[in-house]
Amino acid sequence: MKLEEIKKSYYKELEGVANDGELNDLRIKYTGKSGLITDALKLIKDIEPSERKAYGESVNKLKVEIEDSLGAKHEEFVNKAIEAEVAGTKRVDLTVPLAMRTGSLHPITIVQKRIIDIFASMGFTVEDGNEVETEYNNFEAVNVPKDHPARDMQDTFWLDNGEVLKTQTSAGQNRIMRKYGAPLKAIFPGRCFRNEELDASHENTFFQLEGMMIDKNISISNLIYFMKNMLSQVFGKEMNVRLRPGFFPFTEPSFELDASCPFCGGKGCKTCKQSGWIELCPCGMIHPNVLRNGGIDPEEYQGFAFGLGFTRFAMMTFEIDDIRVLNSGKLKELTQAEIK
Ligand code: FA5
Repeated sequence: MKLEEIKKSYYKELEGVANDGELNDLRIKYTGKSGLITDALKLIKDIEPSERKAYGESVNKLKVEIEDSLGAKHEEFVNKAIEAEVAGTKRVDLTVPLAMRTGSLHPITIVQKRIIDIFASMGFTVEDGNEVETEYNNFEAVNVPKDHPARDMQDTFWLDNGEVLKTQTSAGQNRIMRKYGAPLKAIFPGRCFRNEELDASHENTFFQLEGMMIDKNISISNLIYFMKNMLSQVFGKEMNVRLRPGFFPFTEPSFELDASCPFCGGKGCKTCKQSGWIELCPCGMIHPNVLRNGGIDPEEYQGFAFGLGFTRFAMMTFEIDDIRVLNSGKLKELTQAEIK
């Protein structure tokens, strides 16, 4: 085929090419190893020597022209593909507000912050307790010697060095007395650990909030006053409390303090199991031995102590009926922002 004919047929075929695949076929047909241009170059040996140079130049010129036009066509296809992709893509409106969920405080943290604020406003110092405690602070200092049967109720996790994961916030009592001496008013919330059979109301890891007030002429009426005040502020209404006898080696006398049910006002409901009262926290007058262990003279000072079961208190205020939810990842229950 003459060069002029090759050129003509190339441009005719190029017009009909619809995509990159077809363009590649055209490239192979004309400039490929056995393409028409390559064949035309091979013919050079049959050309008159005087015309060979001009012929060679013409074939190469046409080869470059074809290669350039193939490249231009390829670019055209690429641009068209990009335009089609952009046209088919949904526009992103960067000004639309995103419906992102923000984090929220854990129910225990919410209740803890609220109670801390209330006690702080009544002049109580707020302290942190250790999670790992000495056996002495957890037991002996609060009048629970090694062979005391009360230890059985608070089996815990022992470390190799003989220390324990604290079973009760009462483990902080000795440190607080040693730190501040008498008189003192302090609360110390903290995580406690016990080797428990788990059920809806027992966890191996839970929170308590301990409170102590030591001064001259302190009686159980002071305890009742502060607890009534705290509860009335938490629930935003006047709350009643009552005391039942209890036993703890570190308080004498010891009590269980109940609060009038904040949900039914004492009439009886599901939360208070129809009794009108909710068992809230063990408490009592600090045992003279405990004061003495803390370096305080029991002849001169008296005090009360209480140990609010904080996790159960949070369950009650948020109406969570299984304690295991609180250590779980159940966001529905854990992201409630308001106390009911
Ligand atoms: C004590 O731990 C005493 N230290 C409380 C105290 C302090 C008494 C100061 C007197 C003076 P008790 O073992 O009853 O007491 O626990 C107190 C509260 O912690 C319980 O009423 C309960 O609400 C909570 N509690 C105890 N064990 C668990 C548990 N396994 N899971 C969740 N809450 C628990």
